[in-house]
Amino acid sequence: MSQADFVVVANRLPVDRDDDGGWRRSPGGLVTALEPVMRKTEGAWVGWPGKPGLELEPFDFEGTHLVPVVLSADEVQNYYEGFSNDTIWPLYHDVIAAPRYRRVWWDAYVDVNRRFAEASAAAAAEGATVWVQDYQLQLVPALLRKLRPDLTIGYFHHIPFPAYGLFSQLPWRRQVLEGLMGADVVGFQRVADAGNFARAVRRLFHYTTKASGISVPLEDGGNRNVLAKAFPISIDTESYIEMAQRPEIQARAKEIREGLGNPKAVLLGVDRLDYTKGIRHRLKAFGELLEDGQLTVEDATLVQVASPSRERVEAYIQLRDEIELTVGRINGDFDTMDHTAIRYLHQAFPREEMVALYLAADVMLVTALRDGMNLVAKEYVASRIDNRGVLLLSEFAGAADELGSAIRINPHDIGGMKDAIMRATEMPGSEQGRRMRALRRRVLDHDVTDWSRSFLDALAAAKR
Ligand code: GDG
Repeated sequence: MSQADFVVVANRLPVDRDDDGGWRRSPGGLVTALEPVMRKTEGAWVGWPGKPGLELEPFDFEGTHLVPVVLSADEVQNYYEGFSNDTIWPLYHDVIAAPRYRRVWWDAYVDVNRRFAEASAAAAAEGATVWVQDYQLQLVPALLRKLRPDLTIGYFHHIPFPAYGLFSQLPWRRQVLEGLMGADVVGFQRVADAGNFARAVRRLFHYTTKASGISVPLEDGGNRNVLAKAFPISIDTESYIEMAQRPEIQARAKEIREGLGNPKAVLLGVDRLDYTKGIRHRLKAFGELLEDGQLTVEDATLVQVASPSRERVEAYIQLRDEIELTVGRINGDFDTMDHTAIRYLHQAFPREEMVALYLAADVMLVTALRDGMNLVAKEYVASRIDNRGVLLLSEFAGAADELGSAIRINPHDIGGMKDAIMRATEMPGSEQGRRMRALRRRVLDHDVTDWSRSFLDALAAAKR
């Protein structure tokens, strides 16, 4: 079997299966992020093909060698829906929902991480660079280093890393840290995440940390240096600008506003239907503004895209019920024959339609209670080639560290959020332009290619 000098390891392969059994590149952010890197190297990608029990031989797709890792239906339930999405996800997002600590889930997580490490070890050439992605695979770096000490290993953590007071709940906290410290470079979204990680390492292992370096003792008495640092992820800015310039997408944006009855302001939320995104808080604030009479449905319509997510995990089933009950109540109370309060869409749309929505929206609401980065905020900014529109951005999203010219909100403060929405809907064009230009400068100067380049440069430096 051929071996590659550059290997990406992620929970999912970068492809989706067509109805006719062929493969199509998946639309996800990570795939777009790594596309330029994969194009330049003859790389391999290790991941799950997305269907339980699907056994496949490795195959080539658009110049990348794809190495499928088989997961049984039980493993999908225990490793993915269980430990990844019902233990780590809520714990790392500050226990917004209660994490469940189940030993059978942990056992499956260990088994599956070992299988990913073995597949990666087999796919990597002598001295290769391996880049492991995200919280489903936190044990892979150390497992892989044990199998292949010749490799240079990077890990990027897409979600927050919590404060020690919360992280310490995890019954397997030492094993998880040991897993991550197997990497040469551990990347985080925010400086605060890297700090939380280093603090957990100091508390549980008493290793010394200096600047961003962690000194990990080796069996032979020497030390290995692990770099733990922030590398804020971004988007493929160019492609959003290109879409926003297309006449048919601009026409579609107009059509969307007309379809809503041309309210004075269109407010927009775009999220996976997830309890971390603060959708309920947003609905509460908007509902109260209608109730108080500060807004009417002629003044403002909220478009909420809540794309289906993790539909078999109990917390998500409940959340969906709560949101849909709330939307139904608000619309029932305030809709007229010509206007709706909330246009709620539990659907996924093509990227072009998302850009049309961004162009149609006067106010973008990003109200996450905790979010690693939040790419929607950056996509909105990149799409506003007209330098108009207002971004309301939660301070609990990683994007808040970079996007200082947004209107910052604390989503737990409903009163404050209501004031911010009113301020945004009334903001003069001149102020919108000033803020949006500053936001766009930041996003245009730091796109996703910069992100992957800076991470891989740090990894190359670690190799030397
Ligand atoms: C994780 C971290 C971090 C959403 N609905 C549709 C659609 N989307 C796209 C958005 C955006 C992406 O999905 C969502 O990215 P986010 O960053 O907002 O959030 P997560 O999915 O939670 O991502 C997050 C990210 O990883 C990257 O590191 O920023 O903090 O939680 O691109 O546009 N896209 C389309 N149709 C939809 O209906 N086409």
